Formats: sequence, structure tokens, C-alpha cells
Amino acid sequence: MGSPIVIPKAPGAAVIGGGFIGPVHVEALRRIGVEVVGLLGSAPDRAAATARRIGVAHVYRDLDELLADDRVGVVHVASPNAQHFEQAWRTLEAGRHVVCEKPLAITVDQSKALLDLAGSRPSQAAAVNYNIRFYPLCREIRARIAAGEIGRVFSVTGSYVQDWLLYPDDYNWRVESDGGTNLRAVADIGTHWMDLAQYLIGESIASVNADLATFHPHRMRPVGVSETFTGSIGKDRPAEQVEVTTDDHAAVLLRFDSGIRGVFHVSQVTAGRKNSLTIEIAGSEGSFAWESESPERLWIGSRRGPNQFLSRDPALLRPFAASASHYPGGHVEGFPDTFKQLFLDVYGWIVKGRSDGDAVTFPTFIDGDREIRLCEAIARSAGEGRWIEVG
Ligand code: SOE
Repeated sequence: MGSPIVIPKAPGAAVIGGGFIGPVHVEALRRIGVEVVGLLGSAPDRAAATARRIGVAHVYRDLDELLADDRVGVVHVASPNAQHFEQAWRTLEAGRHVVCEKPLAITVDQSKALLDLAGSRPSQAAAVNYNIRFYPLCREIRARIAAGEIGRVFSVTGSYVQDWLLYPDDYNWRVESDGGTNLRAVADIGTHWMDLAQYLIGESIASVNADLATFHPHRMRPVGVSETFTGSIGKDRPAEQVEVTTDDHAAVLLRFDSGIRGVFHVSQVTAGRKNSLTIEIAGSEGSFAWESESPERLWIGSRRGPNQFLSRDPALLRPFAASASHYPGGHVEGFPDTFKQLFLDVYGWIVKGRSDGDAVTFPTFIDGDREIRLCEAIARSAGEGRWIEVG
């Protein structure tokens, strides 16, 4: 509480992507006082409808027009994954800051090229939207582990499961092969889980051993667009059967740099789980457990005394956690607030102006590139049936 909740003199922003997550970016930007000057979508008519719905005044014809608009200082790339590379690349080349939705790219070649380009332009922010880091209680876990509260970390385990692709007639651009790792649940939500796990314990994953499953080898692709999380909407449209090879489910064993062990599973076919990330960290003196669908509560496990539940209350949190929490205890903060907090970090860094002393506090292309390397290692491990070192 008390930290700035608007960014004075923030540059204007443009958002690419009018599906599910683009409007989430728009809403969060407005909450911190950033003007969203325009929207670019994959189809002008649909983009115009979305722009009217969310109150964005201008719809760009194409990326050329967007990058020619000198009101745009920051571009938010919230388009389908296969478009991220070109849009992020051209944004940086045009001298703008970029906030790219995960995953950063489709291949390591792409993510490495973006990382190198961003590194050559240190005055431009190059962020990746790993928003789950910004739940206050996730920051509390990170701060307490760093302070040694649970001693030596033994393991990190958990899951990220949803049900919006449960049925064979559920469809979305994500189920199509991306021409790279061909990963879907892993690339879409597994990267969230892996980024969070590494962030909480402050250590990178060194090797993986993965098992993937595609439970629906065929799906019904409706004519027209299928947005994210649309459930049974549009099921009455004509559809054609298509082959699907991307993962509905994955189970992945992990070894971290220091020997810490991990395991997670992801699924987009778990009935009743809407957007459920769980993570549990076991240490020599205690453990933590947190669930994204109950984000205001942190479970603290102990052998020497009673287990505890810590409710998010900035007055009870460590400063690193309290600084990402603007509402008093009991006034529930959630998914939208994590976008607001991440963008406060990015735009705060931008308006402060680049200086060597300015530590970056938001996830960058370095983190985005690491996740693509993890995806490639997971895809290779599943194909070869063995442990694979992460490049
Ligand atoms: C779909 O799985 C999705 O929208 C992801 O793409 C987002 O990153 C996640 O935050 C919610 O679920």
C-alpha cells in the first residue's frame, strides 16, 4: 500500500491482439494512467468490434501503421504465439519498448535473436508477461525462501490445469502445431509454472524428463475464429475434423542447478479446473504451498509447530511483497491486479530512464528465452524418452 498506482508522463501504448488477453492488457494499462492509443488485430472487422467494446479509439490497418504512430512508445504483443517474434523484433527495431505475452517465441533461434537485439538496445524495455510472479503471496514466498525461512530447499512440485479444451469439439489456435516445438499445454501454461518455480527459489532448471499426451488426436475445427475460454459458445457453427498432435497433458520431472528436484504436470482437459496453478516448495525447516484460484492464502507447513495460513495483508507481508499489494487485507486482489503490478514495474522503469544502476524488476527476454530453451528440452526429452540438459 502507499506505492505509486499511476505512472506520470507514461508513454502511450498500443496493443496487438484483440482476443482474450489483449483487453486484459488494455484494462490494466488504464488503471496505471497509460493512454492506449490504438489496437491492432488479425482481422480489421473483429478488431474494430473489440475496440468499440473496450473503448480504444483507433484500430490500425497493420503493424506498419502502428509503428508509424509517434504517440506509441510501448507495444504490447498479445497476439497468437507464432506472431510474437516478428512483432517484438519490429517493435524493438522501431525504437519502442515491448511487453510480449508468453511464450516469447516459437524456437530458441527466434528467442535468442530477440534476446540479442534487446541486449543491443539497453534503453528499451523488453519485458515478457510472466504475471503470476506479481501475486503478492508469490513474492512473499520468494522473500521468505531468500531469507532462509524454510532452510535448504529440497523440492518444488505442482500443477497447472484447466478444462477449456476438454471436449473434442473445443477448439482454439493453440491446438494447432506451431512449427517449432509443437508444444501447446507446456508452452502455454507450463511456461508460467516453470517461470514461477524458478522465480520463487531463485534457481534455474538444469534438466528435464517429460512425458506428453494428446488425448484427442482429432478435434472439430469450427469455421471462423475460436477465442480462448469460449466454452460451448459457437458450437453450433459448421466444423471440420482436423488432426491434432499438440499436448493436452504433460508430466515433467525436473532437476535444478543445485540438485533441487521438481515435478509438475499441466493439462487443459481436467474437468472443473478452470485456471488452477498449484505449487509446493519443501525445505529442510518448513514448506510453502500456494494455489492461484485461492491467491489470498499462503499455507506454511512446519514440523516444529502448527501449520499456518497467512492471508494477504500488506501489513503482514515483507516489503518486497507488500509493494505489489495495493488493497488492505480482505479486499481481494487477483489475476487483473498482477497485470497492473507488472506494468507498474515496466512503465516505472521506462519513465525513470535507463541508467546502469537501475535493476530491472520485471521479467525480461532473458526469462522468455530461458522458457523457450526449456520447451525445446521438454520436446526433445519426450521424443527421445530420456533426461535432456537445458541448453
Ligand atoms: C490459456 O491457457 C490462458 O489464457 C493462457 O494463455 C494465459 O497465459 C493464462 O494466464 C490463462 O490461460
